[in-house]
Amino acid sequence: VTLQSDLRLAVERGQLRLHYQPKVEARNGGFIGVEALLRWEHPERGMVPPNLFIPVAERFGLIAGIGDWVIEEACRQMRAWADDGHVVHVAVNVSALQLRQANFVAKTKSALQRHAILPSQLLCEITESAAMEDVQATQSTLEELGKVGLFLSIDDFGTGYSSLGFLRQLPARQLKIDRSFVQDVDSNNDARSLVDAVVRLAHALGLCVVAEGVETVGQQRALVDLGCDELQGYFFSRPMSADRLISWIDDRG
Ligand code: G
Ligand code: G
Ligand code: NA
Ligand code: MN
Repeated sequence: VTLQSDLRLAVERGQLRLHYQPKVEARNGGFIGVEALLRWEHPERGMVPPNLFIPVAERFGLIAGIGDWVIEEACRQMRAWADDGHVVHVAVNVSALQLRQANFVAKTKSALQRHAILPSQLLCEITESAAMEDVQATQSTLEELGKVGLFLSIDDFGTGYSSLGFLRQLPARQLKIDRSFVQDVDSNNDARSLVDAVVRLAHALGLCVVAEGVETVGQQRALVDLGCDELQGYFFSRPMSADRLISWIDDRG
């Protein structure tokens, strides 16, 4: 049995899960929200990492269905948390192929409305390279997103080749510095200079800067010094289940 044929059934068999990784305020460590990360718990294969199955889903036309599930599940979970007294902002990863669907914004809006969630509570993360590649195809979708009040986060920034003009056009609110730069930020001058430049650029464009993949206190300190707004990484927490997230928030007071 191929991964592809198993993946077709994963949604209907309820094998997909979302895990959530916190983002915190750089200056004081305050909880801001989470990134939803897809997990596939296969009965025989075990936990299949998204790096492995997302490309398969994209190649075989399964990403729209999976992406719909992710947005639906994120909205359902936000509603469940809200009913429990926790308003949690969630960022979902959106594939360029998903954005290319003509009805992406309408479907997302509908999911938000059904669960009574404000558009501003959901953020769409799209990789820099995917956004660049598809800028023509997704232009109207991106404009529509902004009108509905949904914002974009440019993921893995520094690994693609965005022009300044392009960045300015996007209805983006946030830029995530790729973890390859974060890894060396306290040990390598070039990495540090690059993060410094990206933070200045982003702030000049009115974007909030998130550093992802923060693993050590040294990295944390360097990123705070450089003016990053938000931090995410194993140093704070690994991605975790919805229930564990609430204990994590409560434990921090
Ligand atoms: O934890 P991590 O292994 O979760 O994620 C690996 C990669 O998979 C990351 O690049 C991440 O952006 C991507 N990914 C995780 N969840 C999703 C999702 O729901 N949709 C898409 N398109 N990509 C995802
Ligand atoms: O491409 P994207 O930025 O969505 O990828 C998120 C990926 O990074 C996920 O696989 C997530 O599990 C992983 N991740 C989150 N925090 C850390 C970290 O501190 N270190 C490393 N190495 N990976 C991380
Ligand atoms: Na992401
Ligand atoms: Mn990223």
